[in-house]
Amino acid sequence: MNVYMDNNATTMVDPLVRDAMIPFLSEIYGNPNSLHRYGTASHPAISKAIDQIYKGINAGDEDDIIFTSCATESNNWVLKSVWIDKILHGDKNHIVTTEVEHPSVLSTCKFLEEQGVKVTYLPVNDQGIVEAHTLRSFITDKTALVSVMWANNETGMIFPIKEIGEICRERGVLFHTDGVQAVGKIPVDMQAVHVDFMSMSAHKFHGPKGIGALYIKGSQKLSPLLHGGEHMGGRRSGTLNVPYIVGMGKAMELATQDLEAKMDSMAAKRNRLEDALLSIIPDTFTVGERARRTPNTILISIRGVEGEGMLWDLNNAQIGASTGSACASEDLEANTVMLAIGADHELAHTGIRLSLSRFSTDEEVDYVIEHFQKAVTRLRAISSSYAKVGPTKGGEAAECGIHH
Ligand code: C6P
Repeated sequence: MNVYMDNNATTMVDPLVRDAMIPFLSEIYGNPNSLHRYGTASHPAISKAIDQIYKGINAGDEDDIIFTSCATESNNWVLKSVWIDKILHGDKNHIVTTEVEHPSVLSTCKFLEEQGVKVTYLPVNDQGIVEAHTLRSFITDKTALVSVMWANNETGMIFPIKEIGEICRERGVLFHTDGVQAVGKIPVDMQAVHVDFMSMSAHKFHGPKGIGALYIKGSQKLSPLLHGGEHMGGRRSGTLNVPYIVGMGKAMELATQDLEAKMDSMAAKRNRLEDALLSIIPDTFTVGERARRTPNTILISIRGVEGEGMLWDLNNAQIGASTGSACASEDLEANTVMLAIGADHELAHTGIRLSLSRFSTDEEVDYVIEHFQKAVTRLRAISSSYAKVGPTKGGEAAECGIHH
C-alpha cells in the first residue's frame, strides 16, 4: 500500500481541479492581456476563479486578491514592500514576527535585519503558539508590521489571529498573516478578523504548485515586488498563469465546500491515528493540544528514535511523512518548533510530522499504525540513547507541551 501523509508539504491535485485546468493549456491559451478573442476568451474563467477565492475566504468587495507564484513570493512581497514603504520611505524601523514562522518569513526577516531593520521574534508558549497579550509590549511607535502565521506547518497549531489583529488595529500597525496552512483546512473569514495582508498557496489545498495569492485588505497601498506590465493593475507584473489560476479557484471552491464536514472527517481519522500511536508506543508525545490544531496534523516525538531513521523505515514501507518543514528537510537540523517550545536538541531530532488530507482513508490510517509501530520497535532496538535510559516506567504517552 502507498500512503502519503505529508499533506502539509504539498497535496495531490484534486482530479476535478485538474479537469478544470486542462482546457486552459492547449485550447484557450491566449494571453489574457491581449485584446483579441484568443486573449479575452480566458476572462470569464479568471473572473470565476477570483470569485471562488473571494468566497472561500469571505473577502470584501473592496479587498484585493493578487495572484503570485507561491506563498514564498507573497510573504517576501509583504515584508520587503512594507520595508520600502514604511521604513525606507517612512519613519518606522521595526517588524515583529515569531520564532516559528516558515523560512520564507524568517529568512526574509534575516535579510531585512542585514539592511538595518530591527526585528523582534516573539517567543512561543509550551503549545508552540504566541499568546496575543505577549505582542502588546513589543509593539513600539516604530513598528511598521506584525507578521504572525495563522497555523503552523509543523504542529498545525492555530494562532489567535483575531486577538492579534485587534491589537494591531488598536496600535495602528499593519498586520500580515501567513495563511498557508489555514486556508482550505479551517474556516478563514476575512470579515471576522482584522488582517491587512494574507498569503495563500494553492498546492496546500489540492490545487497546483506554482500559484499563490496575496489578500490585501481594502486594496491598500503596497509597492509591487515585481515591476513590469500592467498585469493585476500593476500590483504584480507577469503574464497571468491562467490554467493555474483556474485551478486555484476550483481548489478553493472544493476545499471550502462543506468545510465543517471535511474537518470532522479528517479529525476523526487523525485522532484515531494519534490515539493509537500514543497508546501502543511507550515514551511518545504529540506537540500541541489537539483541539487547537488544524484537523489534519500530528507532530509526534518518539523518545530514542531519530526522525531521519523513522522516515527511512516509513519510506521503505511506502509511507510518506516528514520531520518538519519540507524546505528544511535536507539539512538534518532539529525541528525548529520543538526547539522553540523548549525541547533539547536530542528530543527535537525525534519529531515526525504526519499530515492527512481529505483523501486520507481509514485503511491508510491502519497501515500507518502498523508500520509506525514496527519501525519504532526496530529503531529502538538499535538506539544507543534509548538503550542507555530504557523505557520510562509505564512509558509516557501524552498530548501537548514538551515533557522532559
Ligand atoms: N511549507 C512544509 O513542508 P510555497 O511552497 O512557497 O507556496 O509555500 C511556502 C510556505 C509558506 N508558509 C507556510 C506556513 C508553509 O507551510 C509553506 C510551505 C511546506 O511545511 C514546504 S516547506
